[in-house]
Amino acid sequence: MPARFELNGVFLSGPTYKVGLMLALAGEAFDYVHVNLMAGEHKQPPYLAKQRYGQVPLLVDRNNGRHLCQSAAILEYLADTLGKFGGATLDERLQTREWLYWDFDRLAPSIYRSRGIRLGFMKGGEESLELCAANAASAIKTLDGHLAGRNWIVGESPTIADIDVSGVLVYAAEAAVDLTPYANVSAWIGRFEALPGFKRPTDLLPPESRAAA
Ligand SMILES: N[C@@H](CCC(=O)N[C@@H](CS)C(=O)NCC(=O)O)C(=O)O
Repeated sequence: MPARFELNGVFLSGPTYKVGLMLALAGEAFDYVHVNLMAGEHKQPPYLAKQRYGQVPLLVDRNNGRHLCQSAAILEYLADTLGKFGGATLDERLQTREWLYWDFDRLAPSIYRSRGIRLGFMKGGEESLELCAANAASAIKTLDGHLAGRNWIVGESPTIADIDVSGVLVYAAEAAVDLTPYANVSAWIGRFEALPGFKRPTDLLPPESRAAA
């Protein structure tokens, strides 16, 4: 029987991973469909009809036919619809949303870019890598300060803020960013990775789709 959710994505894609991670932590099985970016499948009309931005991920909720785009918006949708990881109060939900915006503004660009350049699927030289390293360090310092005396980014239990931010930091090593100087961040990652259902990118998406990525 098909799962409720169908995740369309690419093995190496951080935003695809984030959505899969949310589903795994929420205990929701999902079907995975590889989108052939190399062949430009994401820019063809049949895919664009489902994902207006021509990007991965795309999540289909088969319970209601919704086609959902933008990983942070998808996390919010899943938190709402599954009643998990959304924050306990309105204030927590607002703070959670703040961190999602912060992530895509301050943290994710430098980690993704540095990783992309190092893995060879983005262009950029030494200057770009230096800028990424400085921006990443500044963002991680902010996070480390915020996590002092806290177990989770918002409230008393994990939320989509933790999923979103850790879903980027999981690529820190590939981006040549060393997290060990950030004690609060390192401890929080340890707590996060101990959550039931947690999987690293290499364990989450079907390995056979890696060759195609
Ligand atoms: N803000 C988007 C970013 C998605 C994104 O950058 N996807 C990349 C793969 S990681 C993609 O589809 N690239 C192909 C393209 O933009 O043409 C999200 O969070 O979902």
